Amino acid sequence: MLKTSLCDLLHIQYPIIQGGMAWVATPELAAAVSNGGGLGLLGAANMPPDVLREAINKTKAMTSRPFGVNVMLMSPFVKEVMQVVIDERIPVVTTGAGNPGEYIPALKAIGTKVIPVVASVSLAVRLERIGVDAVVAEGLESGGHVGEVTTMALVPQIVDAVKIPVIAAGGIADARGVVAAFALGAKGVQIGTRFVASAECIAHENYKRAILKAKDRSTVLTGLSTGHPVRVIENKLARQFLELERQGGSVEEFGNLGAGKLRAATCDGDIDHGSVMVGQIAGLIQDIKPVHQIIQEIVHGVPRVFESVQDCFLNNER
Ligand code: TUI
Repeated sequence: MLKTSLCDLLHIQYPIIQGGMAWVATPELAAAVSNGGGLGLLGAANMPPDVLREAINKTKAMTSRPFGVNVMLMSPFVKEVMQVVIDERIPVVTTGAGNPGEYIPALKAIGTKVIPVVASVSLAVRLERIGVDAVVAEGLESGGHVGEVTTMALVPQIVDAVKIPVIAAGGIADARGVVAAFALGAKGVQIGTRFVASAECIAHENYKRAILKAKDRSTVLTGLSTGHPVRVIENKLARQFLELERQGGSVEEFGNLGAGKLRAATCDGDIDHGSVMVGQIAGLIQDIKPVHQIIQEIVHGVPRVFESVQDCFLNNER
């Protein structure tokens, strides 16, 4: 049985959390992950508050299990979105792309579990001090907006620096990744790209196919020079972005180039000119399958992977 302290904290069966991906983490995906025994998340991204409220109601109709909301702190609607989360009594909130400090007291006051996504030890330590319940340690293998440290290096350093549970993210798509995360001291995993390549995810078929087609070196990091690193599949848009960086483009030029491009990829299937945010583990993903199957393969795979790890020691003794 795959169970850790995180399961009791979040009232879930398995310590598997879905990434709160913009345009992709919709009611269909969140409900499927929660129904499968993990924690589904709605990605609030840049949603206006009324759109999020509607998505929450839709999700409530599709699952009776707990689900959460990921709040993207760079959203122009962040304050209103936090209010919706509070009004709707969402039990778990993850945050990304910033420091959620100012929102923590209000969320804690209603008993919502607050789990920021962090990319550094220093932010994890600061947030533990102000009372967050757990952190997601997200390595640069992840898709989308990322930090600068790999999952392998980040997770054990955060585990050593805090007492709250650490959830590993970035580069995890199967039971091997989950066992590796546990070996580093994590009490759970956050999985993004693998869940995009699922039957329930409503992302455009082209976007899903791009994941199946991807190899280990298919993604690039754009925005390193502007301080907003974003991992995407290398395509025409990514190359234009990197060229603009070489030329030292203005904030306005980057804004114009990026506007609406994630939606173009995820909803319209524009794989050449859209922003195709996927993690480096995309190269491992070969098929689209139901969320339930993805979760069960991990759950049943973990003991087998543990056995194969133990075999290394047994063989040495012989
Ligand atoms: O948030 C994410 N991933 C995202 S958000 C997103 S929407 C977007 N679209 C276009 C451009 C930019 C964003 C797409 N993918 N992951 C969680 C995450 N948070 N990763 C890294 C961080 C992070 C980084 C720096 C969290 C805090 C931080 O510093 C805050 C501080 O004050 O130290």
